[in-house]
Amino acid sequence: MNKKVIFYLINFFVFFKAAPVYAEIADETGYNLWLRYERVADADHLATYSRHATEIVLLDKSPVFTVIESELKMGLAVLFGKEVSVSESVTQDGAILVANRKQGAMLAQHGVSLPAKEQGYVIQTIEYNGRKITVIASNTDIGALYGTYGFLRLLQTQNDISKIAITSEPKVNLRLLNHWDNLDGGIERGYAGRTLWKWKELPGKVDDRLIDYARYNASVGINGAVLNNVNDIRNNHVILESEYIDKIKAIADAWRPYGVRVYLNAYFASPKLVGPNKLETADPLDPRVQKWWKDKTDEIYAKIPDFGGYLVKANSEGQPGPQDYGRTHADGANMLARALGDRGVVFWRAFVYANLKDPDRAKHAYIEFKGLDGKFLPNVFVQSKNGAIDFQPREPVSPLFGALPKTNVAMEFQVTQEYLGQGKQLVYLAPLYKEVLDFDTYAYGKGTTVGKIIDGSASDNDDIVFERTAVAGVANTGSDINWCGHHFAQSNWYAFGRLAWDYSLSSEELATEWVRMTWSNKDAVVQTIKDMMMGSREACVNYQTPLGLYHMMGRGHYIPAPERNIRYIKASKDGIGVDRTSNGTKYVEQYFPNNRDMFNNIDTCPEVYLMWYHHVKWDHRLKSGRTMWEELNYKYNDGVEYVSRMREQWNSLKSEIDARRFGEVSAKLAIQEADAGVWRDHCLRYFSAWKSGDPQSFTDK
Ligand code: BDP
Repeated sequence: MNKKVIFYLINFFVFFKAAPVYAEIADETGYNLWLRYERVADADHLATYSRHATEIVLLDKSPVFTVIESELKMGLAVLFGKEVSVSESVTQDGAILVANRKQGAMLAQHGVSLPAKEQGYVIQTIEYNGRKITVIASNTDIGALYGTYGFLRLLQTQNDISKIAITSEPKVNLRLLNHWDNLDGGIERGYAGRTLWKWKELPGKVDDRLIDYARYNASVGINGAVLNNVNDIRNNHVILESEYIDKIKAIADAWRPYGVRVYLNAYFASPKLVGPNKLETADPLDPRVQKWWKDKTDEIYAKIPDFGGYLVKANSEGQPGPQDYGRTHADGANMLARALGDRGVVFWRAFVYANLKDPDRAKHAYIEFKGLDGKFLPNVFVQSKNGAIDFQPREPVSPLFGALPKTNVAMEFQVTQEYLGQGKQLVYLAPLYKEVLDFDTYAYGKGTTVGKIIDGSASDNDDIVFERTAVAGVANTGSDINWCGHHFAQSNWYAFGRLAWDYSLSSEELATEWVRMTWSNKDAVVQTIKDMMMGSREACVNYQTPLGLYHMMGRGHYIPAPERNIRYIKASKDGIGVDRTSNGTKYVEQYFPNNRDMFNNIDTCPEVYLMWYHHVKWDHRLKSGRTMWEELNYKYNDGVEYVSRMREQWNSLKSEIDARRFGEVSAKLAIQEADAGVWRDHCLRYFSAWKSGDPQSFTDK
């Protein structure tokens, strides 16, 4: 955010908002996301906060410290309704002192120990030259910035700040957004407008929103972004043209003070398409190709010294890749990894499901990658989607997690709601992320959760270290004024970032934080909104694809079309679901024995995955006592009723929320309720036709 904007905001909030508000709540666009810094309404809180945040003292200078200063100044001014001054040194109780490792010795004397990880931070109340102050400190400047946001979050969520002792460290080192932004400005699976990268204006002008984007990411700990869509096959190579590298440099320069590094999708056939030294091949074992990538990569680093590296989608959905030349994924990834050297990393996507004889698509990634374990260079990640098929409302965790002990495995989540209601529906995704991260793979015995695979802590391989850990989320941002299309989609960006930092946080804690910062600090409002959010993902599963169903969406992945996806459903007169047991496709055998056996047996298979693993008879009895058919009806109805309830809950908040955002959410909830009903009716009619033995009788009306 530039100085002018900060000045304006401070004035706006201090002088305008400080006036007593008798009239309606002022409208908001949602632009400020969770950094609204709303004035503390409770008088007691305000008094205590003001006493414990009296002045700002920064013990170093750098571009990052400049951001820290402006964030603290703005945040405190707006929260308190008055400016807090910046001092050279501590002059009073209540000072906020920000420091990095240069002050390590001084901090140690005052009982502050810096966390081991570079980006970690401490926030601590200490006695300092006879004053009681709060220290925000880290080894690095970026860590101090993360600590600053952590401190401001305490105020925003009305925590006690009179005696703080917090140490926070990231569990995962690389926390990235993957943008599916096309060079023509469109966003694949984007539901919030067009791309934020204004290629035509760059490098001459860097849009303010680009800087705000980095600021919001930093506030939740996201430290990298892949700029371009893995699927922009028409234009992906163009981004490697020298002209674009200058534009990307401008972005990287703007993001550096926020600790957000730039990464690019590397289109595998680029050497054949990008001048001036085009080749007739992209064979990774051809020395000319290797040199091409090395030269290109050097060109990038000459301009962007902290360039993060490449994300690659190769030999996937028709895209070129090393297999076109009879080479393996490892050959392709390692060629790029060598070009990067120790400067950057390769994220090689595991989203492959072609060229195999096995008809079960869910098995393909494992089959292709399992045999390559140990063949990837240390700066390569295999990046797997959380599930084996695609980003479904619910699907079992991909068996690749835990199956590649000698490989760095990165998690790829979707933040954008491709299959979960897109820009129209309120679906809070933290419970989905948590379900995946908490899943026990049994890879190294009981307790080997996906989280521990991703953060490297479960591994007995010394090469898998914190520096080589990563989580990616396919972004949901765009040019809409509220960034995410749906106001509640903001919570998914927020929760993704916070969980990438520390997946032990609970969905509920994160919802509480987000609601307090985004909507209101009134307990009753917080409770109501949190209630709406917490069950929203389960509701979406229920009204779309309950009990292990998946991929029943039509083109565009929003409307129901089970009739076009019968291969994923396998409905018949006797039952419904795919037999992936050891008598069926044998997909279960890709899991470690405990999970294999659990999924393989219809009595122990969790019912939420039932039809994923089993062809279930219509009259099969479930734990509820209902038959399969009855349970399906029950779940579909339950899902729709949840949405009706959310509408009522939201309506009850009318007087508590600004009219603009209230109305925008209301309108979307109405769509969600109607569309959930469409899903229920369509799917139940379709299944009923199968059950009656006459699928032809189904009509799409
Ligand atoms: C599919 C999406 C498609 C992506 C693809 C991928 O529908 O838009 O390009 O995944 O992840 O789910 O590459």
